[in-house]
Amino acid sequence: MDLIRFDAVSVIDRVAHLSSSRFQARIHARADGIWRVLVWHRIEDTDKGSWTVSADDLANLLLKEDAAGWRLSADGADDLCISLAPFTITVGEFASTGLTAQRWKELPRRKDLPNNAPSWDPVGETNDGLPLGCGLTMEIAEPAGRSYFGLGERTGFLDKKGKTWTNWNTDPASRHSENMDPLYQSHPFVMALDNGKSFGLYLDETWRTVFDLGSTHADRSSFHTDGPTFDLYLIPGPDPLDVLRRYAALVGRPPMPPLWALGYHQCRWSYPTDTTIRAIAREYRRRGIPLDALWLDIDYMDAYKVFTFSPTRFPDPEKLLRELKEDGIRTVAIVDPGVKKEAGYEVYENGHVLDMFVRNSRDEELEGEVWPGKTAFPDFTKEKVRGWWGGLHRLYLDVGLDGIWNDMNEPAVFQSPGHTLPTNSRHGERYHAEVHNIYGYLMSRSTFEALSAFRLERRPFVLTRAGFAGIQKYAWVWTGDNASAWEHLEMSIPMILNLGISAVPFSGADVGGFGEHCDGELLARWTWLGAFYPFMRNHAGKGSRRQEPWEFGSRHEDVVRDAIRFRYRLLPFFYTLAEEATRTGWPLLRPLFLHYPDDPKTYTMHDQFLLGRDLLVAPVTRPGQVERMVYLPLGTWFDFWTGHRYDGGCSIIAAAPLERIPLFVRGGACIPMTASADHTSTARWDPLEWVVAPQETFEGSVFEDEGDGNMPGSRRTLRGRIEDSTMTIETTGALPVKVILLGSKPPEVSDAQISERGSEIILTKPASSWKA
Ligand code: MIG
Repeated sequence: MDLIRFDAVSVIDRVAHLSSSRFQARIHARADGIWRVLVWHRIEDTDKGSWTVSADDLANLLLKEDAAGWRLSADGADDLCISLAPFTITVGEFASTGLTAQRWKELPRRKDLPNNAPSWDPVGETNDGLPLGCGLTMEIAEPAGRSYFGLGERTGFLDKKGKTWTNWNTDPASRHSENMDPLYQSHPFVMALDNGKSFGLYLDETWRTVFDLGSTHADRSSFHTDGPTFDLYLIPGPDPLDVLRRYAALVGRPPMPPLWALGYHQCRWSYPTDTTIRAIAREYRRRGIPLDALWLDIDYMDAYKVFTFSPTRFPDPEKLLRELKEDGIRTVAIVDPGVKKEAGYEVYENGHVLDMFVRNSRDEELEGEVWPGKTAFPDFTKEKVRGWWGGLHRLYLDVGLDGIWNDMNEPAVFQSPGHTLPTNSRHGERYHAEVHNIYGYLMSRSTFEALSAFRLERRPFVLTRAGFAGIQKYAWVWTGDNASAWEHLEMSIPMILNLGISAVPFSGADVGGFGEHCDGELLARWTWLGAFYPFMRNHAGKGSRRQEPWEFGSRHEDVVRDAIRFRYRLLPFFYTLAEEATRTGWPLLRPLFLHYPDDPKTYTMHDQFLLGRDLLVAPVTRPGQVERMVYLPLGTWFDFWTGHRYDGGCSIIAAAPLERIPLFVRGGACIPMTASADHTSTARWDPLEWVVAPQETFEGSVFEDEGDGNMPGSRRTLRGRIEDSTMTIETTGALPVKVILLGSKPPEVSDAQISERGSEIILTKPASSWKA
């Protein structure tokens, strides 16, 4: 154990250089106000690089020495204070108390190594070769009131303080339970929040990293990497929305998804034949349940060989997909990374000859075992491999597939220690230990880039299980193998919320649960909750009972149909939020604290959430409940269903019959909605209907375009005010539009329809005023 000390600091060319005989550090401020602190063992080799971060201009630095030590100032950033020995840094609320190097030893430089030798020699290995107890650890002081959010996809509730979290992509091999850590994704990012003030911290290391958040010691936290460098970004707030916007700009924002991806999806492991797929499609249309996509799980393939279709079970995929499309149903197929090692199988033979696969510690092609039996694993760290793999997707596009589902890309490997590749397997000159966490990310990158290149006129759609910080640039995320249990319904909420806080706006959990057996009540409640997931897909695993909407009798079928139809009615609002996410990185589903950071009561609230800023959703998470407590933050709120108006800042008891989910609209909001349909078409909303929560002023907007492709979109707005008992409403864009004024006294207008919720008026002019 070595507490790192530096002898000297100087600024050269907008970068502070710190040095000692064994360690180096570089510190700079980006134009966006983010500080980067990079520390490493070696004397040379400063080009650590990054798999995730996008470049920004560097700010001018000013270095001063005062009584407290050294101080770096940069335009647009908080000052960063440094003490050299021991090395500590302080920025705003962030105060490190030391950085230690464990079992540090002098390492050969990469360029001096023989071909294929690893750049980092793990000292001390576990059975499977995982470096043990090496690396660098930074400790920080931990004030009692601070909460932590983020870390991507995690079990447990909302606030991540008080536990130790590991970043090491893991397929738990059976369904995950409430205390399982880590899971499929690694997001070495946290957002700290204390009394309304927030900052973010991103450790840009793909090695195994461990975040101890006030767990071992209540008054300090630590951030550890197994690797030889420590690459930290400090992201200023103070508003949580600012932290998130800056972090998303750092690791990347999502592209605009195709509209159909926001529709409802049905999947099962597996629909074994094209006949089953056709039957499911028919059933959806016959019963009037909206559906945008059917999914093909691993059994569509011939002997689990990727880029093939079973000649007996899916003899004519092109015809099948064409027929589905005529019914407005898209198709997504699963692609696992493992390539069956089989003579005569072209994908394997080409990959083998072209040296596309991961190698073992003896520098031979690595052999693992997954669904197809003996498999080789593409080495996605290489550009030529990403290009080759991407190219293989032409086949799928040619038969008419609409999206790709990447699974098992942690990667998961059967009968192997740690259920993955040995950490001393080789990716060129790197150990698997260094790139394990980025494997799924790079696989999805390869897929995304292929879909973008081959189908210029369409937006790519990729769903992935494994991922790393920044995965949102390439793929949507689902939370893997949950179970048909109320606990899993409940846990999906903080999971998706923390993914959102980690700049992954598009995610969802398997609606109805993957493992075990669903029942009608659970499916009904889960479909209503799923109607608010950014990604809404019913999926169930092998051996579990069927869980399509009609499996549990007509009462539950009706509730499920209503929930899915409600989702379709809300698509204008979802789509508008999706477009916002491409510019801000803000998630669709938001924890309350994101908009109410000054209200500490919201910091642990995981069983109710916001959709955007304007809708508050309070799902039922237990069987038999027909009412529940709902916390309404400060402000005015309207019950979406009854129009009842509430003053917030308190909890209420809301009615929660099985037929609908408790839902509230923020005073001042205008929610764009449309009619339900069997499937999506364009995002030119016709009919358009505004649900308005009136107060002195109210305003909303809706984003419109073709729903796919690259043509620029446009925006319609609705704006209104109430002054001296006169209500004025103005709108842009096509007329007429319908406006539903929740809970308000009806304006004196002849065609106003009065219902229990409020009054409905049809706007036929761009601006109208009435006596309210
Ligand atoms: O070993 O493809 O999480 O959604 O249905 C199981 C079969 C592999 C795991 C995924 C699940 C999928 C299943 N897969």
